[in-house]
Amino acid sequence: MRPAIYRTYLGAHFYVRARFVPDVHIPESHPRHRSLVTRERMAQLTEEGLVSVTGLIAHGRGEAFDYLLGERTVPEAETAERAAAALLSLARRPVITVNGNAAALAARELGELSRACGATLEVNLFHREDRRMEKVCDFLERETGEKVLGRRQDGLLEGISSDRARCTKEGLLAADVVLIPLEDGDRAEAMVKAGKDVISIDLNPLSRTSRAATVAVVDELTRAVPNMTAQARGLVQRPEEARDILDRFDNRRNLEAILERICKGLTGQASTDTR
Ligand code: PTJ
Repeated sequence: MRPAIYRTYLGAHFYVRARFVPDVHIPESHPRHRSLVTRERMAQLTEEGLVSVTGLIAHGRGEAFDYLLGERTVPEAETAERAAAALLSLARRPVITVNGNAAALAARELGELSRACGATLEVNLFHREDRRMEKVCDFLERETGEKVLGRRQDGLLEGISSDRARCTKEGLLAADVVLIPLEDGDRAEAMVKAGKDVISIDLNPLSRTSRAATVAVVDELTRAVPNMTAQARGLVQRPEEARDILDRFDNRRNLEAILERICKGLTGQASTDTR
């Protein structure tokens, strides 16, 4: 069994070389290097039980939307990231919920964000099993150096009949602002119904999660989180500015602008392709 190789590329952290996936050489010069290296890492962490098998499908869906957005942080995403940082910096009890995909992709970055805005990290899994819960909590604690909630789930989020309702009283249930990277629509809607301000990170601008969120960040997780951290570090010192940013932010309008950007991009691309 070969050990995981840990690398840093373009300021983000990656684990490469899946244990049971044949070795592949991904040249640095490959135009899709970053994406291919990330896939290797996701494959490895699926073998290790951290990422669920359907997590790989969710990852592929994210890649497709990212492709449509040009694999970059679009200006509307920057606006949402600033609004998200403002919301987190003003929060009394911010919580960041983390699932298998989010832990695999951006554990350290989420740890940095939690420190920047004083947020608690809580693991909430869609495919919940005690062993997997333990694994994701251990991984997140090792990578962030922070205490993580979730091993003992003593609370229930109202409006969800399945296991996904499980959470902690001290974390999610008591939170006023919740950051939900790569979350499904049911839980996002239930959190809004419970009176929480919800920040989503989801590359799909059409998802129920993005639509339900107070602030929907339509950007790739590993790009979005460091941007939000940098903004939050400044805004915690400037609450007036943070309130002003939130007053001017309109989630629906921002999502419409992103959809328009995708459509225009596709039309432009289509006309080039028919040359
Ligand atoms: O670890 P678990 O058991 O809690 O399961 C986690 C997944 C992600 C499998 C589960 O929450 C799930 O099924 O999520 P959905 O409903 O597929 O939603 C995931 C959303 O995240 C989709 O809209 C994707 O487009 C989006 N997404 C995937 N990868 C990224 C992403 N958004 C931002 N950055 C990404 N890297």
